[in-house]
Amino acid sequence: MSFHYHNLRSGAAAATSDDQFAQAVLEGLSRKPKRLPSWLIYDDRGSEIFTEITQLTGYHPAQCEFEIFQKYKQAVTDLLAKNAFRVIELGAGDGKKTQILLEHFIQKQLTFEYVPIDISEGAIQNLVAALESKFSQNTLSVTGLAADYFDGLREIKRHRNVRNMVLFLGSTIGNMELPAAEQFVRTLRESLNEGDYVMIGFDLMKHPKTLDAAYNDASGVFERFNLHLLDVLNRKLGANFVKEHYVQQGQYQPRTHAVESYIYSTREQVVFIKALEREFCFGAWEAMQTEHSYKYTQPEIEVLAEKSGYRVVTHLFDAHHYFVDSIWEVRKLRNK
Ligand code: AVI
Repeated sequence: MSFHYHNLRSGAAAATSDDQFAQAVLEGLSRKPKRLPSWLIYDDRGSEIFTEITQLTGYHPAQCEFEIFQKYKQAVTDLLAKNAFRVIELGAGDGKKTQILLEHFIQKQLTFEYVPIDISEGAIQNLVAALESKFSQNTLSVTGLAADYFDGLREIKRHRNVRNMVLFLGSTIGNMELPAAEQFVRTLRESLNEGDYVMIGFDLMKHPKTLDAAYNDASGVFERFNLHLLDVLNRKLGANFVKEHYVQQGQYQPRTHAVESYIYSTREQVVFIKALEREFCFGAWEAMQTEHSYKYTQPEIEVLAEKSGYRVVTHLFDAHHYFVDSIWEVRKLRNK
């Protein structure tokens, strides 16, 4: 039993990620129409607000995934139990869903390692501390990494002795455009060994009214989450956004097969961003896109797996077929 935590985002890595952040903001605010990528929202506070979202009863992606984990924890155990294994989670957040699996593995007296990776240092620190207080008497080792996903995976690749199962849950893959999602699963494949597994959570296409309701909660948490982006820009780049002068709305967009979230400027205004030494003008009711949440069909998921070097092992659905956790096995590369 051991519980460790490492920060791979300090020093030069932190400087590079600050540069990437500033560059992404400059590009996004210079586009017409303006559009910022959603990963900018996830500082420690952004991750906390997202955790609140996952607790909303109307946000089906999180609720469905809890249901799936409860229903299929034995099936996942059967898949892994034969050999020593390691569970790596990309974007672990508060790790609540995964704990359903971890507890079950422990109950079955399996010995394994859990490696949660998250970009938010606060989230990883809290998670490792929570796991230590809950499971310190058990057969579990935890190595938390505050890192970008692929930096974390590079670190892990050095230890090749066990079968890996990589979890990429919560439909985070839906926040990537399709070509980026394809690139992501290919790069992930290169970080793994033949026979390793990945489990990816996909939110499935469904009635657009269900989607619009899921992304526009009455309590305003989604709005708070999206507008938090402006706080992040003020803090990290010395911008002077006045949050009260913006509102947010999410809606399903049939052209892109995604729920898109927009921040609207309620008036004409100019924002100065010190770190970029630039002013940016917003017209009255100008919309800036802040999120893209692609909704998959099952055939699209299967094509994505097959063309990226995986074999689909199984699809785990919730009762409504709103969501799927799809388990894939890394295939041998043909030219090896
Ligand atoms: C993190 N990601 C999968 C969420 C989603 O559903 O696209 C982010 C989110 N934004 C608003 N609600 C949830």
